Amino acid sequence: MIEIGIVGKPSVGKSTFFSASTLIDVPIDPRPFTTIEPNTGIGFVRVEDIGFELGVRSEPRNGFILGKYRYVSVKMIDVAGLVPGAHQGRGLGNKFLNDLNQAEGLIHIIDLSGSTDEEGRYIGPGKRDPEEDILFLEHELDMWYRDILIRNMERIQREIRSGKERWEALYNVFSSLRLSREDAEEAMRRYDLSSEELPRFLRERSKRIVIAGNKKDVPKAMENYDRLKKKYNIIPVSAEAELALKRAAKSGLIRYVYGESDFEIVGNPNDQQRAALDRLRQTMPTNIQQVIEHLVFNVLGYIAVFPAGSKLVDRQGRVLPDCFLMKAGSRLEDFAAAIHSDLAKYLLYGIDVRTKRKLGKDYILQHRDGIEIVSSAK
Ligand SMILES: Nc1nc2c(ncn2[C@@H]2O[C@H](COP(=O)(O)OP(=O)(O)O)[C@@H](O)[C@H]2O)c(=O)[nH]1
Ligand SMILES: [Mg+2]
Repeated sequence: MIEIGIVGKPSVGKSTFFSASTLIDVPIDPRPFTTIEPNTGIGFVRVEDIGFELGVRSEPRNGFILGKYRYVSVKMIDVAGLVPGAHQGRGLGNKFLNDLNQAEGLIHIIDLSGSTDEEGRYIGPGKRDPEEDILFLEHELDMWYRDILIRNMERIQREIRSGKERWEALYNVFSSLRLSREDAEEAMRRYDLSSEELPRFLRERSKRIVIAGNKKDVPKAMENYDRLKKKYNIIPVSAEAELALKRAAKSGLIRYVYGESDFEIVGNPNDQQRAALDRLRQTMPTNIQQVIEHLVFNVLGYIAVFPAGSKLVDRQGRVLPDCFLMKAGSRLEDFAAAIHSDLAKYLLYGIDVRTKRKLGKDYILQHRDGIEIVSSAK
């Protein structure tokens, strides 16, 4: 499963974002360092389900259907707040950074309202430039990579002396941080091992970042957004509003299709609840879904593909139970392998469930394909 790290300084709303995206309650507190052990949970990306157009009602094995969407699982990690000097161990920084090893992409939460200082202490809206949040965190991540490179330099040099390619020696150290072979090769084509620019390159390639400007419900936040959006790709979000909407939905007060711009009142809110719901509506869409989806689909380059057995059911009779996230550019063969290694081994061809067209092993998968795999495996 794709792993996504939620990072940022303390008190920007990481745990709120995590709860809102995973529906798990974790301690949310205005004090710094509320979170020490990383919380892990399942978040989701939306894909328009193909069951509707095929005239069937899908029965997801993982995730769920809401509105016209299938919500497909991704793993979310809520990492403790990072403070300046984290890479040197400040505020348990090293431990927290190591929690990110396996993350493929990061959602960097900043306090767009500028209400908190560098350590997460409340100072009031507009008192800090959120750009500083961005710069400091990226710097800490770069320094973390730099330290790992320096610590392993002897090992890398030794491997090169014993005949390994430079990229391979580098890859052996950074693959545990999810650096790909291709990126290790490119790094060594572009930089010397001693280059000051190498750590940043490695970090950018192995930890793609989307910036979520949280607390967009605070008036000052949108002012900051208008200024910063020219320079950074920021998505303004309100984690707190999303959490409130999901709780209202859970209690039966509203029907809310997660990620949409509106909800429907289905329960009997009292006057106070009604006023609160009206306020929430002003903050919609909360953009929590949008941030996760932007990272997974646009930045990390995944597409969603539905395996479909004959008559769209699996052996247990479940309708379209699965939806796989695959890297764009993957072929039918890769898809078969993602389902089961035997399927790839005995793969004959695929069938597009919409057109009934036969697809060869080299067929390049498209987003929202539904494909029946035909193999000679038993
Ligand atoms: N105004 C506003 N406050 C928020 C939002 N999200 C979180 N907060 C508040 O920010 C504070 C810190 O939240 P928390 O999730 O514990 O932050 P963390 O330290 O980054 O994990 C809490 O008081 C939250 O209620 C939001 O969208 N809007
Ligand atoms: Mg927290």
